[in-house]
Amino acid sequence: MNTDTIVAVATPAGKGGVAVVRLSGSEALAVAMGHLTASRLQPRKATFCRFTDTAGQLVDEVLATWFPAPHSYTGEEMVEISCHGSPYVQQEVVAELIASGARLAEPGEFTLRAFANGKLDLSQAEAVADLIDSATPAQHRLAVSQLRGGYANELKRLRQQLLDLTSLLELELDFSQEDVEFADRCTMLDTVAQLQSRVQSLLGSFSTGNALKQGVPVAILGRANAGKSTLLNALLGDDRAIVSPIAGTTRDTIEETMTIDGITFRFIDTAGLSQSDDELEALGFARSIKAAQQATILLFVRSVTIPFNAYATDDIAYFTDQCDMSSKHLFIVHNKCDLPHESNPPGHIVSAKEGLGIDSLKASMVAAMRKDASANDGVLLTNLRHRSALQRVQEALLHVAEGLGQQMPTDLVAVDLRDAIYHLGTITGDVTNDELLGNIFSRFCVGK
Ligand SMILES: Nc1nc2c(ncn2[C@@H]2O[C@H](COP(=O)(O)OP(=O)(O)OP(=O)(O)O)[C@@H](O)[C@H]2O)c(=O)[nH]1
Ligand SMILES: [Mg+2]
Repeated sequence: MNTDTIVAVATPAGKGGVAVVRLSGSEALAVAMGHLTASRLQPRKATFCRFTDTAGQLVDEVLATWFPAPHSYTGEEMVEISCHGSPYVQQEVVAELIASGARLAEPGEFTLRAFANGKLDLSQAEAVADLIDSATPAQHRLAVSQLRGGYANELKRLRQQLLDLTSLLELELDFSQEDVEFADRCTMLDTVAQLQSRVQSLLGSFSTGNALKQGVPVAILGRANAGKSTLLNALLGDDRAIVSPIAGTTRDTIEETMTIDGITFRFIDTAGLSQSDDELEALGFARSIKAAQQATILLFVRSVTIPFNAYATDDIAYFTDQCDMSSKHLFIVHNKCDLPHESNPPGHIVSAKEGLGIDSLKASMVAAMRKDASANDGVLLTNLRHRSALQRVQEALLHVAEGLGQQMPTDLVAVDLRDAIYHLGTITGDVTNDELLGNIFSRFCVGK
C-alpha cells in the first residue's frame, strides 16, 4: 500500500465559487505549509491565509484545514485547501503542491486509502461511489443505507455467525484424536438453514434494489390499438410516442424515464399483439416479450370497447407465461373509459386520452415499489458484484448443509464453510486482491 502524499481537486472540474484541493499522506502538512503564509494550522479548524508559489508570489487567498491522522477521511494526515474556483487557480495550487513533493492522486485513491486504513469496508466504499452518483431520493436512500445502515450490519452478522460455526468445527478438529463432537450436528444444521434463508432473502431483494437504483422498468403491454402509446404519453405528460388509430403503429420499443415521488421509473412502450403476420410486427413483438421479461411492473392495457372476456385474459397469460412473475407486479389497465362500455373486472380504470385515472395509477406503482423496498427490513442488495459473491456463499452453504446432513468428516465440512466466509469476505473487503480493488476504485473520480 502506497503512503506517499497525494493531491487532487475534490470539487467538480470547471469554474465555481470555491474549489477544494485535498492532500493526504505522511507529508501532507509539510507540503502544504511550504505554500501557506499561516505560521501553523490548528487541527480541524479552518485558517484563513495566503497560498504562494515557490517564488513567494501570491496565487490565492485560501482557507486551509489540517486533519491530523488518524482522524481524517483517509485515516492519514490530510490538509484541505479551499481556494477560489477558477480553473487556473485550481491548476496552479495542485501544480505547486506537486512541485513540493506531492503526487497527483489516482481515481478513488483517497477512498482506497480510507478502506486500507479500516475507515470503511469495501461495500461502504462502493456506497460512497453510489452516493456521489445518486440523483433521486430512492437512489440516495439506498446508498446511505449501504454506507451506514442495515445492509452493512446484516453482512457483519452473517460473517460473525459463519465465523462462530467455523470455530466450533475447528475446535473439534483440534481434538480429533479424542473423537468428541462439540456441536450437535442438528443444531448446526439449523444454524446453516437460518443462514441460507437470510442469504436467500438478500438475494431475493436484488431485483427491487437494482430496479430502485437503475430506474424501475415498467413494460406497457397489450393488443394493438389498446392505447399503450397514448398511456405512455399520459404518464409522461408529453407527446413522446406516435399515436394513431392504425393497428401496429408502434413497431419498436420506446423508453422514457420519469421520477415520481422520488422513485425513477423507466416506462417502455411496446409493439402491440396483433393477428397479422407482418414480419416487422413479429420482430417488434419479440421485443415486447423481452421488455416484459425484464420489467418489474407490467401494465397490461386493454380497451374497454372490446369485452374483457373476449380475449383479454388469454392475452395476459400470453405475457405472464413467458415471465417469472414471482418478483413482478401486474397491473391491468382498462383504457378508454371515456367511451361507452360494460362494467369492468378489477384493475385500473383510465382514459389515457382524457388523462383520467392516471394519477391513481402512478400512485399505485409508487406504493408497490415502496412496499417491496420495505420488505426484508429495508435491507436491499443493489450491487451486481455483491450478488455474485452472495450466490457463491449460498452454494458453499448448500455444500455445508449436505456435508453435515451426510455426516461427512469435520475437516471437509470446514472447507466449505471457509469457502462461504471467503466469498462473503470479498464483499466487505476482508478478502481482497489488487484486481478487485482496481475495478472498484477506478469507478471513482479523481479527488474522491
Ligand atoms: N376515446 C379514447 N381513445 C383512445 C384512448 N387511448 C387511446 N385512444 C385512441 O386509440 C387509438 C390507438 O391508440 P395508440 O396509443 O396508438 O394505441 P397503441 O396501443 O399504442 O397501438 P399500437 O402501437 O398499434 O400497438 C388512437 O386513435 C388513440 O387516439 C382513450 O383513453 N380514449
Ligand atoms: Mg403504440
